[in-house]
Amino acid sequence: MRTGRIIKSLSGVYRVDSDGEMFDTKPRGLFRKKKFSPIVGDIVDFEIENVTEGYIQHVHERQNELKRPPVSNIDHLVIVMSAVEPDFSTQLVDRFLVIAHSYGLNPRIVVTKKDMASDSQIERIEKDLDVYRAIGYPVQFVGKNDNIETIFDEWGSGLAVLSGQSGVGKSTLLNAYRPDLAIETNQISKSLNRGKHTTRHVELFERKGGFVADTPGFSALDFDHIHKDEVKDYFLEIQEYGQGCKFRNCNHIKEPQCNVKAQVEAGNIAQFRYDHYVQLFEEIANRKERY
Ligand SMILES: Nc1nc2c(ncn2[C@@H]2O[C@H](COP(=O)(O)OP(=O)(O)OP(=O)(O)O)[C@@H](O)[C@H]2O)c(=O)[nH]1
Ligand SMILES: [Zn+2]
Repeated sequence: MRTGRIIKSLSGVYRVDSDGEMFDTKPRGLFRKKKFSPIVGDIVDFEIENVTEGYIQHVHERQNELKRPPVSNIDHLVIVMSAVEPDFSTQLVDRFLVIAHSYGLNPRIVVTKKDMASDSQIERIEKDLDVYRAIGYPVQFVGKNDNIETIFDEWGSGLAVLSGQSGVGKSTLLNAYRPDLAIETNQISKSLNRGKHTTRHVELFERKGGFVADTPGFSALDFDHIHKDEVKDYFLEIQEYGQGCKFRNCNHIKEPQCNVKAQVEAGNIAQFRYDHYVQLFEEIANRKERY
């Protein structure tokens, strides 16, 4: 029996990387009976059938898991945002952070296209990024001419998954790091070729110390699995200052003696972070439950 990691899945065949050796594996029949499917990212034990094929016997327990697209055991969720085209948005960063924390993922922020931004745009973005640095998120701000190797190496070992809107430069980052992959970038021809609803599959690529993957489709931010009372826990500094509120279940909206509101006043919590929290809280509180 060998152990490896599923790096790709295509029509019921799972490619497993086991110490750099590749095997095309199929799950044993017992998985089908249990309605359980292995997904990309899974660590599996498999029986070798011949030099390149095998049968999956066991899937190790997942540390975490994204449903759309399905990928498991993510060590770093890399939130990719561009400085311009599309414009940097703290609102979007905050929404990605909430999603990351709701799945128990460890997020970091990479801002691209620094070379395309003006000095005043860079200055404004840096000011916002300082807010995230102060909360404790690792932040990188990069452009076309920066050394991509070092950007990837700073992420540490394990599986790093790229997420972010279309056009922010995820494929460009991957290509700069692994030119051999030649992943299509977001040129006009690509949007013509690829319908909006075409599904792309996640694939793990080797990088120094681990793997990296793009997440097609993850740009659609879905909060359905989050209850309104959880939202405050996913804004880390709000969660922390919330310990000082008079009411233990304070949602920091209209409650009296709220330490979070006091800290916003005092400038210890960024106004935009609080505003985004309230916005998301109300959005989720007002959504119509579908079940
Ligand atoms: N000047 C400059 N252009 C960049 C940079 N990063 C990406 N681009 C350009 O921005 C466009 C979009 O980049 P992609 O890498 O395709 O973006 P993506 O995030 O992979 O987009 P999707 O595949 O649609 O999710 C391409 O034309 C890139 O050449 C950068 O740092 N500097
Ligand atoms: Zn409060």
